[in-house]
Amino acid sequence: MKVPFRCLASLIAVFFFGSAWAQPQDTRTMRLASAVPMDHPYNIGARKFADLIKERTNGRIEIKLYPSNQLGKGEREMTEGVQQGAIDLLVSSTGPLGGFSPSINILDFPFLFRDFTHVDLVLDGPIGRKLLDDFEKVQIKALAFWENGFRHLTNNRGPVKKVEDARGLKIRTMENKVHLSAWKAAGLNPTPMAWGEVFTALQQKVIDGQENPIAVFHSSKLWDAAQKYFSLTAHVYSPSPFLMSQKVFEALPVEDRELFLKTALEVGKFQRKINRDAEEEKLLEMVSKGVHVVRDVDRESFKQAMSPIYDQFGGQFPRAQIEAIMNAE
Ligand code: EAX
Repeated sequence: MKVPFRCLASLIAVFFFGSAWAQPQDTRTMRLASAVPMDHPYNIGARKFADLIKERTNGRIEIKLYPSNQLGKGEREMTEGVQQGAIDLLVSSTGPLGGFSPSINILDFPFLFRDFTHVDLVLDGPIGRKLLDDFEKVQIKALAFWENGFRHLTNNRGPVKKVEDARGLKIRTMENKVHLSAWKAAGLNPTPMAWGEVFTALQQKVIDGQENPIAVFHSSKLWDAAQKYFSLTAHVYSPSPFLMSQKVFEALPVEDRELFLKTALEVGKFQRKINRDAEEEKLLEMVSKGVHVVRDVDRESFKQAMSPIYDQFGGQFPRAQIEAIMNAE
């Protein structure tokens, strides 16, 4: 029986280059950055995303993780890296992002969200999608909302139950004009700072306190930076857009773009759940490290004290836009 030449050739090739041929044609490696340590829910989500993308591209796309500001001093610098295409992927709080896509700052208003269910309703709906799509105007592809969490006030001076107890505290805030204004209105002395500088500034008592979700406090071990008082103020919800370089995204074949979008949304739900489910356990561990957790905070006192900023920013964020989020059911 005469074997046609072409199949003979391919049989010989499989025999010689079997493994090579089975190799994915063009593997590529992408870098995924964040400002927080590996055990923070950002990176548990990032790990899951990387594994799913590798699996779903049969190993064609490898994603390496760069936690703890390895690729930049803070989220603002790393977002610039995404914009320039130097960093492929970044999980960032909204902290400095208003400087890139101003509309995202609407999510930084205090006491905007009732609870996590309300958060998901808005972020996974048309309002959330529009805020993500606005980033395309600045060469950033915002794939999905991952989560930082509700932010809480911490300090080294004493237990804070009501806003009066916090007056005069010198605290670090993110590089975010809405947050700065909210804390000024509440009578504190806020100063903007990149996350990478905060631990030392707390240790050296340059600042008395800061505000962040439980997972950031826990993963950064702020009890070692003299942060002995943790008040559950939940004064603002902190979403974390999962960002991608638009250049890198658009250079992908269409099916890979769809895969990145779909997987980012899927992992977003997973990441939010692991963040929320772990909070109570982390609080208990913080207590075991000597942190005084104030649970019965008079949140209304903070709400009243911060409310003037709604009018202050009324020009950029009209009441109607704010209420569309607040009243979402
Ligand atoms: O995104 O800067 C901050 O306080 C952020 O919460 C932190 O970098 C995690």
